[in-house]
Amino acid sequence: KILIIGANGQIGTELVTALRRIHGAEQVIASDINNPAYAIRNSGPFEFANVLDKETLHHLFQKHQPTQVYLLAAILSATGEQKPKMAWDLNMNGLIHVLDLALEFKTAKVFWPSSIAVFGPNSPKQNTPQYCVMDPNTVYGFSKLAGERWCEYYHAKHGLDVRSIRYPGIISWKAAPGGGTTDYAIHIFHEALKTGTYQSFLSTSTMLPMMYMEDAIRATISLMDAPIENLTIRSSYNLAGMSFTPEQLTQKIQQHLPDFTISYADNDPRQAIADSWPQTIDDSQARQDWNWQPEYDLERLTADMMENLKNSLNL
Ligand code: VAH
Repeated sequence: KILIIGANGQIGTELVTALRRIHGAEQVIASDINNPAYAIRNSGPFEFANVLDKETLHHLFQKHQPTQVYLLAAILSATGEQKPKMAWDLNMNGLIHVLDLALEFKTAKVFWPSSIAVFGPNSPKQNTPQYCVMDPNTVYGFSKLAGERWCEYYHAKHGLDVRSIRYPGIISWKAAPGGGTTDYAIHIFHEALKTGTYQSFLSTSTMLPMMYMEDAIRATISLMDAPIENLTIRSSYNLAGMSFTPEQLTQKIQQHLPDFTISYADNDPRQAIADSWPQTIDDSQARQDWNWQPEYDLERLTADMMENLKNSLNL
């Protein structure tokens, strides 16, 4: 059985769908603190769980004896700056509960997402390497950095097979994103189709590492399926599909909607978060260890987003 904690999130809903397609719906238990998201409703077993309630989690591990656990519950960067203590508590203690329960119930593999948010203002901005100065200045960022240290520790001290990816911004259309800084690149598509214009909270030249959801899901499953002897990173693998700015994204959208216009808000708090992050990522270790290779560039991402959103918004 595979247990997915935080199944209702932007990544969770799509991981549930992908893993159910591979393993069969009954083998994949979705869990979250709220009712099942529309994208996974009635598509297989669901359990309520609050990642901070170790008792409930213990019961889920006892009942389902999962061989794999994916912990996707987290508070992201922008929301984390509004609720710093809650973000630290959920992101940190949620992970430690799951690492402990995975040991107790001998879970074969655990997946936990990190983020390029673990890098900070003094990290190299271009081609940011797997190892370098990391001084994240968001609670989300340093909770993910600390989480990476815990994952590496549980692997080294207890032999737990926990695997992790430093996701860049992830673009998708199925589930609404929640509280991220990179989410402008999702909102822009909705607004382009609904109103023909979008006010970006990031400035025109803000370049960020990004990835299409299809690539992110494929990378996650590819890492989890990789032979254990191939893995050289037990903190978290750098990963990225592409990098772009709001200006570059706008130009691609205008190839589909010539009349689309963008405007820019200034002094949004998310600008400082974006400015603290890398612009491009070196993910050569993932390419070397488990044959990572992106399949979506900005051209293909834009076409796929436009096509799918138009249908799902009935436009
Ligand atoms: C966020 N989407 O914006 C997340 C991600 C690298 C960005 O961690 O917080």
